Amino acid sequence: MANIALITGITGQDGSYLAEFLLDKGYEVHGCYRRSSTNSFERIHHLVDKIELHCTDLLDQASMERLVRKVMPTEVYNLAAQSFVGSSWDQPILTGEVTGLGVTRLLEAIRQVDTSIRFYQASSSEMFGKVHETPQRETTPFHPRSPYGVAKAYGHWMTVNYRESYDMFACGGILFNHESPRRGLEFVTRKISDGVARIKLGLANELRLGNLDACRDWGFAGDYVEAMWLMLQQDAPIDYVIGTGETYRVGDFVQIAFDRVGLKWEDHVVIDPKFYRPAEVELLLADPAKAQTELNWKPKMSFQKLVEEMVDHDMQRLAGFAKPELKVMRKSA
Ligand code: NDP
Ligand code: GDR
Repeated sequence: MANIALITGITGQDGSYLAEFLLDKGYEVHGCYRRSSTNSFERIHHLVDKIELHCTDLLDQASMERLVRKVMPTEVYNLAAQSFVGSSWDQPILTGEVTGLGVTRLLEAIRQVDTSIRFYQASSSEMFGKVHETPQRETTPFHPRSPYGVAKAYGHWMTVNYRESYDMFACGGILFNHESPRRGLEFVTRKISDGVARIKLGLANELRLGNLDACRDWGFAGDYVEAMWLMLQQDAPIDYVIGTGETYRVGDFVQIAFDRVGLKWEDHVVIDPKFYRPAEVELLLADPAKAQTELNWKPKMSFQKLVEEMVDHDMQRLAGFAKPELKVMRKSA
């Protein structure tokens, strides 16, 4: 039987890497995008003639069910979400509707159509929030600290509930932060790599950030989509923690990024209280032992390389906009 994947959130960072990964595995790939007045295909423009795109929204139950019935996928990956933690305080209800209830809409659509469809839910380390155990593993209790984290916890438990209620193959991948040159510009890693490149190229003088002491377990998104797929290839549906097992401060990311272009971060970073959060997640550190043993999954890219690749990418992307005198300097350098 042909493998047919349906990916919600295909226009996002992970959606684009997952689509590439599944196409390489010979899957027929379908993706959902939501209607907007400008197109959001920047991350998948190189794939559009290899995949099939469908216009639906996680807010619209009937369209989700119609889509599942039309595509009849063997696997569904639910990556769509209002995924920016910062915005979830400004839009808590929308975040609940999309990131939380959206999961139930999709699970319900699958249940109506065919309960043998395998389902992956993009759960998050944000569910651990105010952590009660370090490192965090599958059994660590949740204590989410943002409307986003609360919505993800709801979506995660609905996934578990549909598995237990209807015997569906439904898994929650509890993924720690993963980044790439395709990361949205509002997330701190990409904000830093973009900001560093702008300063180096003479397009900006400063980079305004919030809490430099928050610690995250950061990996490369391209490595993490393999773990999503592996979860759906197992004999039984099980939830896994996916991360590197290393944690770094936001300040460490800043330091490596500025070092990469030969600048001192202290000369350019301004701490702006505007970027502090009403409730912070101070420390995330994964214990990925279960995924390593049972899925045989390991991250490949180191933290240092990840930071450097993101900075190099933004330097290249923005080089054409550099101030003329800096362009000359770069050519002769
Ligand atoms: P992105 O923000 O890059 O992508 C989110 C996707 O969801 C986009 O395609 C977006 O569409 C889509 N979307 C948003 N709202 C709706 C809606 N109402 N209906 C349909 N689609 C919608 O996130 P990532 O790729 O980084 O993350 C993928 C998933 O994994 C998310 O659920 C995220 O919460 C979760 N996650 C991410 C982690 C990370 O570190 N990256 C860690 C743990 C979990 P559009 O392009 O139109 O905005
Ligand atoms: P996070 O990612 O909230 O962990 O959620 P983000 O990159 O937004 O923040 C990480 C940490 O950096 C601190 N920080 C700043 N953050 C942003 N965005 N902008 C700043 O200027 C800034 N200064 C400091 C934050 O306070 C925070 O501690 C990501 C998302 O991908 C979620 O969808 C996903 O579920 C989790 O990772 C795991």
